[in-house]
Amino acid sequence: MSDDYTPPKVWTWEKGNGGEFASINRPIAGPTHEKELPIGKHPLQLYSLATPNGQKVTILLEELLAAGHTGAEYDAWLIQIGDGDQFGSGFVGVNPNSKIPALMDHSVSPALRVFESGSILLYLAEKFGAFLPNDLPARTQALNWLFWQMGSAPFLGGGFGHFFHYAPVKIKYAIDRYTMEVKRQMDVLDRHLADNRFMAGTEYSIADMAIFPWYGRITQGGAYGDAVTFLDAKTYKNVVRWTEEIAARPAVQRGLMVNRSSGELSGQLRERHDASDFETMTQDKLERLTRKDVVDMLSYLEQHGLDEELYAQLHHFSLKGEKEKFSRTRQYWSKDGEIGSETNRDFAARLYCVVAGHKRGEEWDDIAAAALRLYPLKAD
Ligand SMILES: N[C@@H](CCC(=O)N[C@@H](CS)C(=O)NCC(=O)O)C(=O)O
Repeated sequence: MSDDYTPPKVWTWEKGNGGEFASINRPIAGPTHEKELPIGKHPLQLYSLATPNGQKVTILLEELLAAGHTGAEYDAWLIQIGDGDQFGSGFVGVNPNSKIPALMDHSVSPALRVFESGSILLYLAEKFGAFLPNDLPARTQALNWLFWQMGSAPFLGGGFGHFFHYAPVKIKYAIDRYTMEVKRQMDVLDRHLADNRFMAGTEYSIADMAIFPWYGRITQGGAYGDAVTFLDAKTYKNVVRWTEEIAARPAVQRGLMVNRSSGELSGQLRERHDASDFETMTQDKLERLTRKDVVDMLSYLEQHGLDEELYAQLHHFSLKGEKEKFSRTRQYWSKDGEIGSETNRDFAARLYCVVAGHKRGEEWDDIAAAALRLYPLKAD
């Protein structure tokens, strides 16, 4: 890709420009495929992903629940924007703009669609009468900052983040332009927070929840590679102080985990349907084989050896458990989905050494030993 570009008279779409989001960006709206959205048991149905725009909403929902607003119980469904889920017909029906977050409120008739994260925050704050001050001057302060965030963040994400971190070429002009603007925005926040505990003054509000996942995350080093260093973000002391206070809130910590599909497995709650999911359904727990699973697999192996049926069974178990490890092992030892040159028995042995060996620690020693007795090959 060259820096010297003379725009043609009429632009045409060149698919696959090498950029990070080339596969999902397109110059036309509307659905690309038919796909209904799932609907869970709660009145509020959120379709989202844990990007900063998605996190704003899950933070507010968790804060509402923590404050005792039981009507804010929600189902959060994962929309994988990298896979194009936002272009499914059901999602486009909720948000014609094909971007997360999108919300359906089934507690009203007809059910109401709410899209644009700022609109969702305002809708929920008004619906529950929370996190938006009541008196007009303070409410206006909160809304000033909420709308500030909605207008400013595209410069941070789409401008700075894109050209500094994601773009396939580093263009000094673009990086300078957006770095300058983002540093100015950080300074705007820093000066305001020098005299105010929260964005709207003394009251924690939806303005804080909107700004925190974007600008707070920058000071924590959680965005765009080493942007924290490049922007010298720790020098915005008041933003750092405000970020730390908000980050310490348990509801915020929960909100950051919902619909998250990257990073630490224990920090990923890809779908949320109940408050107890934070304890039982995080990805580390879902991907962990239970002791019983392994014992079952071993006894099955002992009885049957490895055949097609067992292979399917293994696959089934692995989906419940060591999904990633299994598929890596499978890719390594199989060709075109078939078990390759290794005998079935060797394949099983190696798989089991990997699975059993992964579960180190006393609790698993006897199982690992049983696996090795049964299939005495050692994993690489
Ligand atoms: N102004 C929108 C922006 C939403 C947005 O940009 N969402 C991104 C993720 S942070 C998205 O869904 N991108 C998918 C796409 O562009 O196809 C809002 O605040 O809700």
